[in-house]
Amino acid sequence: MKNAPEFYHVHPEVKQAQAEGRPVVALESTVITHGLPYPDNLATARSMETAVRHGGAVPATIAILRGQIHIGLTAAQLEYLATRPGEQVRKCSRRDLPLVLARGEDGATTVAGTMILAHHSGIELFATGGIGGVHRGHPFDVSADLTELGRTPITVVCSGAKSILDLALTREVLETNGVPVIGYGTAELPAFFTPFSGHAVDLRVDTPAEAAALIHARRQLGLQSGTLLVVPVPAGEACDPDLAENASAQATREADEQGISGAAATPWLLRRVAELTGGQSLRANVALLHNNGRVAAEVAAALLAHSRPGNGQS
Ligand code: PSU
Ligand code: MN
Repeated sequence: MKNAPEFYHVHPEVKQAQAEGRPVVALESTVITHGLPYPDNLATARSMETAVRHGGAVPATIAILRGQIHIGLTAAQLEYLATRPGEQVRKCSRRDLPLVLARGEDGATTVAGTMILAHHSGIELFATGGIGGVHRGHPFDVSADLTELGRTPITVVCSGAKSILDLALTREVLETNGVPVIGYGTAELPAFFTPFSGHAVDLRVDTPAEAAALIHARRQLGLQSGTLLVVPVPAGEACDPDLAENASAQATREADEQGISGAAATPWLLRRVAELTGGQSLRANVALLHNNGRVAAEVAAALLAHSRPGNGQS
């Protein structure tokens, strides 16, 4: 642990894995509190941890409980978080972290928030479903996830972003921020529910070792920026592309009509898209979360073949 431990609680299993040099994968908590409906959120959070274990790593779900940062949750803590009404848990991006700590509140970490806390804890790999991006029709609503990817050396394994976002602009901002988009078994940026978006990745890799080599190269360069490893939803679990697109378009239109903006925009859109697509989207969402957990674990394991640079920074 590099930073002040005052607010930090590292789960004993995570601590032990780190002490023994075994791989650890970080998982976010906003997907639990604001991304999926109960009870699917709890079932998915649990089974994603299992998927990470099957991939050969220890899962560390990250959240803030009563102003304390938890790196790895107990079963009871996970259940507490999943059953709290979303309004009672602050969605924590970089901006929000000091607020919940100072007030002793509960906070669920977004991709940006999770990256920061994972980095403080010496965890390199982080698996989730989708990142935030540039909202459709709102080119100035740019998720802090994209900024964080440009400034924190964490590898985020995800399935791209939902088409509630403007994927072309999201791609541009990632480039500006110096974030390489690496396709895992694909040459195309996935669009979350579906494997294809029409946007190319910067490089395709096909094995955990190839992905680990990229992380190693970034460390060697001393770059303090992140990497996006994008993994398409497993074949057979994808959503119908028209269904996903129509739902995204309708949800975006409705959000505009109702004036939904700021941090509330993404959770609102996620819930509306889930309603409009029904069970199909939920099935795809759960399948890709599992798969990304497994891939992140395999990459974390492959990364052990590379030694860390002497400064202990990455
Ligand atoms: N996209 C999803 N599911 C999610 C999120 C995004 O498909 O749960 C969550 C993630 O935590 C992500 C956050 O970091 O939403 C982005 O919110 P914003 O656009 O307000 O930065
Ligand atoms: Mn936003």
